[in-house]
Amino acid sequence: MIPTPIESRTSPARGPRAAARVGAALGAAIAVCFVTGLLSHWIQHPPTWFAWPTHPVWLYRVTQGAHVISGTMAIPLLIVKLWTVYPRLFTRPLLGDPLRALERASIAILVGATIFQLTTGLLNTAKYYPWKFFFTTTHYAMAYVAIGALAVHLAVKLPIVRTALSQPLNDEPTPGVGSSRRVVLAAGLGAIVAGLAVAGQTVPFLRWVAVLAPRSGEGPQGVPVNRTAEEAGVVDSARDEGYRLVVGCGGMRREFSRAELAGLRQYEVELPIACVEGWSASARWVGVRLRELLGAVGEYRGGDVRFVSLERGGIYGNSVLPQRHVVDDATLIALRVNGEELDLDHGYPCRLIAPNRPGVLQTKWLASIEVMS
Ligand SMILES: Nc1nc2c(c(=O)[nH]1)N[C@H]1C(S)=C(S)[C@@H](COP(=O)(O)O)O[C@H]1N2
Ligand SMILES: [Mo]
Repeated sequence: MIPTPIESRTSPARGPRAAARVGAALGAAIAVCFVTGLLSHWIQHPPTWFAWPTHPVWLYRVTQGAHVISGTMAIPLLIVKLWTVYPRLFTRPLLGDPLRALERASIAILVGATIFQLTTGLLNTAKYYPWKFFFTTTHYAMAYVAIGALAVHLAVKLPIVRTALSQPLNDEPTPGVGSSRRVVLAAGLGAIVAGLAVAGQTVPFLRWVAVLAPRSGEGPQGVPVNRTAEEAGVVDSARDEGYRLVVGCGGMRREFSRAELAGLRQYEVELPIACVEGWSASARWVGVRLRELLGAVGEYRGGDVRFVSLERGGIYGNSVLPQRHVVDDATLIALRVNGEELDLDHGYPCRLIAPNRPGVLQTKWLASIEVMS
């Protein structure tokens, strides 16, 4: 039997017209994902030149929601895109002259890095970590690999892409494959369905279709819980009668019982918890204004503030709040949420809630607050 040449298996559906359109959508999704991911990284590990504002308070909710939604939408787009081009991935010679070898190497890196980013990201939103490496650093480093390979790929393919985009889609159904218009429609539909499946965890009116959103509104007091008091091992220390919040400011140090905190002037703010995993929920928080609490201890002369949780060990037990957020009126040490005493799982006896911050930095079960010198 004579083997069929690979080209004969490529149909109009697998041609550059569909591939270029699906690729353009995939590129756009990856670009949104990359930029919003960088922002999230810089907020959590701020370089000296980076300043993230306190307002609008919902900005991180939007950027991180967009990160997870665009990443999820990219998955069906990538699958269809690979389907449109895969016979070409195996054309001979596999490597060929140096230029061709370079181009193919960049495609291998691009495909590998993109699959890696989308799978680790998706599993992370599901809070499933079947790997040994630390998610954030690897996901961050790999983003540069993917975006670099994408830039090379685009530069190489630009002439083909431009021609392909200027040509109409093929309506002729090819036996066994279909028309290129259908391919593009299927990719678009897949992306929309995938996007809708997660969007509900951050867009309230889409909640009912959010089949892929693991935490979209359930949880005590109408707010999802990332890690419970039991998982954090703080049930006893949080309920302890002798609980005191230690606050250090201006060279002074003072301890507050929960009753003393409740005796200070209380403020109410409406602020979202916006988890890096993409879910978010707005709530009404009541508590002490951080600036006033610091003022009750000593003179605040500026500087970032460190928050330490009763939770020992683990990487979520402390956070640093930049000065810009320290002096913001909306930054509270919350004692209540949505009209009730803070649930143990939401950080009782008290927790930090600051505007426009990733959820991971809204430290729960506070043990101490200290102005860093
Ligand atoms: N001490 C402590 N604080 C924490 C966490 C934690 O694991 N330990 N999780 C953080 C994360 S990742 C999020 S999204 C928010 C969630 O707050 P909630 O559980 O009250 O909704 O709490 C943050 N504060
Ligand atoms: Mo989170």
